[in-house]
Amino acid sequence: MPDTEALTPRSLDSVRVRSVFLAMLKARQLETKLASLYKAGKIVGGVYLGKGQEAVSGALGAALDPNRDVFAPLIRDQAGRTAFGEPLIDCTRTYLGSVRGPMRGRDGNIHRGRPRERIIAMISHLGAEVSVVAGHLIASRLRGELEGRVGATCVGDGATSTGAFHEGINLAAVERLPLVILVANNQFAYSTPNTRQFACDRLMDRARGYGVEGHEVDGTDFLAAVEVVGGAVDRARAGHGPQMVVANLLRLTGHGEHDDARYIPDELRTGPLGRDCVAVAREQIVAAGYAAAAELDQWQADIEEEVQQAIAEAQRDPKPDPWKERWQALSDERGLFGGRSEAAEPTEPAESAP
Ligand SMILES: Cc1ncc(C[n+]2csc(CCOP(=O)(O)OP(=O)(O)O)c2C)c(N)n1
Ligand SMILES: [Mg+2]
Repeated sequence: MPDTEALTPRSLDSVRVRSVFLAMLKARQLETKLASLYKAGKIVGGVYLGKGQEAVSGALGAALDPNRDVFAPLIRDQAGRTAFGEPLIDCTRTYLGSVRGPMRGRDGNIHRGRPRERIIAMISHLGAEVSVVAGHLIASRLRGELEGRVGATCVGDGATSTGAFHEGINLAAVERLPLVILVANNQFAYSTPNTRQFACDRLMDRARGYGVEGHEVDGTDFLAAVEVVGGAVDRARAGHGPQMVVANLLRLTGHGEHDDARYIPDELRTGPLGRDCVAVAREQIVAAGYAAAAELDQWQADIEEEVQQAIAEAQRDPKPDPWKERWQALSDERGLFGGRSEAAEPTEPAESAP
């Protein structure tokens, strides 16, 4: 069963490298602002961030083709969402409860999606999306539309211990589906460390048990992440069946912003896994000549402006009125709920609702 070595080394495409980093910067800036809004009491419900996981997430979103692939991002995948093409305003509108958001202001944080644009709204962070994407790929096969298409999702280390994960990956392996599962091994499932989650030596050993190709990468090493994740997507597309990528890293924040993560020991934080992939990426990009430092500074300034606008616009938007609007987030009277419509016309149509 091939490990990472099976991926042929290649020189990385400059457009890809730059697009991944751009998405990482956008995600980091957006999430920094969301954390401030949360602390200021401006967000109802929890805020869940992907700080420290942007390299692999962004690498996956950028490796997928938004015109044909299917992506089911989870709570730490703002970078992947952005790289795949989700506009930043989908995030701010969701967290700030705007009726113009993809979930019409009915979901307070992370379950947003754009089904018609193949961004699947998350059911659970704990592995359910593996089965959902596998099912989507089987449906594509039955419709004769699978050729050249890849489906991908991200999970955490903890999710790999759930029944949902097992069933999904096993089905994908048996059906030899073009499914890429990115496991962001941030060493903890909430506060439960890896030592209490699995007994195999390395998490990647699980891939072998399912009969799928596994790849391991240092998730703090930006260029390695772009190469290994991109290579896994290529292999899935080329017919090598499901691919599982285990990215070793640390989340550089709490499980959610309500969590101070004091259970993460200092030696982990100050060790190699505690490196900030955004800082590593910047250094690698400048050193390898993918972009000059001054250009990246300009990107940062532009992004700060873009994020500020996305927040201001979502704050100006109307909030949902349950007495006047349809209650379904992702459907209408012709839609997912089979013709049932119990409420009046919406006063403010959601811009991106299907
Ligand atoms: C079936 C189920 N059990 C528990 C939870 C609560 N929960 C949400 S995320 C999480 C930890 C997930 O850990 P991991 O898969 O490692 O992802 P990470 O949060 O580290 O990214 C838990 C216990 C849940 N949402 N669903
Ligand atoms: Mg985890």
